[in-house]
Amino acid sequence: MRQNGNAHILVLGGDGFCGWPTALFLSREGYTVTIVDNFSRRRIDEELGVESLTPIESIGQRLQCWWETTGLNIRLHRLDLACDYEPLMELIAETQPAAIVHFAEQRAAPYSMKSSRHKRYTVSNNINATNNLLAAVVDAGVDCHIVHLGTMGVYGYGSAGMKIPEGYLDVEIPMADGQRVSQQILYPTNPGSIYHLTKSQDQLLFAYYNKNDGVRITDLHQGIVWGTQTVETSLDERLINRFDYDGDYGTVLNRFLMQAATGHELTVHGTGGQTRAFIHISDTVRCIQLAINSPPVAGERVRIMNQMTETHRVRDLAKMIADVSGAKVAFVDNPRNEAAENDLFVENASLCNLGLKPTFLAQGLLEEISEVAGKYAYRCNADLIPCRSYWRTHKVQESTPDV
Ligand code: NAD
Ligand code: USQ
Repeated sequence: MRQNGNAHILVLGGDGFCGWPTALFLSREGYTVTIVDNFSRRRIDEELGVESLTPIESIGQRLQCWWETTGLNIRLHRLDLACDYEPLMELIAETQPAAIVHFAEQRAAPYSMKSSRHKRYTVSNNINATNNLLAAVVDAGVDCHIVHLGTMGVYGYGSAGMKIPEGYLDVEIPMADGQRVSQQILYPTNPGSIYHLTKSQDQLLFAYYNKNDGVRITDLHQGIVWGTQTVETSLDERLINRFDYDGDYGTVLNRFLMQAATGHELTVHGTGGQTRAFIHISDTVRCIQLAINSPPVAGERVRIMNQMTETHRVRDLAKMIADVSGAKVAFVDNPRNEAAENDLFVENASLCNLGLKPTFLAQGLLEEISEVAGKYAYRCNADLIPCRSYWRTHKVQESTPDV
């Protein structure tokens, strides 16, 4: 064990794409780790009739393999954060964690827009999960640090060339006496889906519990995560991370990598003029550790850090991957209601100042195509590749102009 031997970390959503490699990384770094998950993500795979491109093991097999490979034990609690309040509160009181990493939300924008049922599920799951966690920390009387995975999407992807700050915006407010005062406010949210809307609401919950109860919180506004494996998930095939490629859960860069590996056209939505922020999965897990090791002090407001390392325009990504793989690019109708073209400039000094050494796209790109997407290309069901979740009905599209 390394230096973190006694610190207990709860990883909520620790069976998921970001949570699993984070749990392994923290375990190897010497923390005592408990995964909390209700396995809703695995049930959603069944609902959608899809499987991870990589063959992921059951959580029992994963944890057994981790023990056999490293001699390290990760504990597991099956619990629904949105419903099982008392068990959650008791778990926090019993384990007295130094930090709780909160990944446990429904995270796919297209899934959240599929139907009214999916909208309602996403709102009720995500907001209740976050509120229950905050209330339980207060109830349990434990002064722990909550590290939440938020999203760059709450900012609305930039405006007019300005650099998006880390959570707070400096404004000047006119007073009744004609003077002007400077103040920092939460950057106004502009969510682009019901999923992103829940992350905007999370921010208000954090601000309130921080103000009222002094809960110490770091909210990491993360960009789109790409890649699959980390050092730890590569130790044994039974530890492999999930790789979502379908039209609901697959994110753009991993989808393009998979499409290149399977001989599918790269599905660029609209003109591909959308610019987004990205981060590699290895940097995600490292950022979580950096955040855990640098907790806010008592009385500090919610700390917000932009967890991204680079920005790319979707059509440039497609061209880059087409150039190295020979794949064809297809410009398809955009199923989403989003700006066709946007610039994006993001401040990300906080995590870099804490020690993040970014993994840039060019470094890992070819290995990713050949080693992961290529190896498991035979598991891909091409029928599941198109995005079939539409943001607006035909009727609304006719009557509401784009803004
Ligand atoms: P994921 O769906 O793979 O993992 C989420 C995990 O949380 C799953 O294992 C799921 O079963 C669990 N979960 C969901 N609701 C729960 C509940 N009510 N109780 C207990 N467990 C529950 O998602 P991910 O890609 O690992 O994302 C993790 C977090 O990071 C999300 O909050 C997401 O918004 C954020 N994020 C992800 C990305 C990305 O590109 N994947 C980018 C930015 C932010
Ligand atoms: N896109 C394509 N082709 C595709 C898939 C997507 O052109 O085949 C486009 C989309 O229209 C969109 C962009 O690529 O303009 C990004 O889409 P995405 O599915 O990769 O990302 P998004 O829906 O924003 O959501 C993902 C994660 C979410 C996280 C978010 C970070 O699923 O959990 O919060 O990235 S961010 O985008 O920075 O808000």
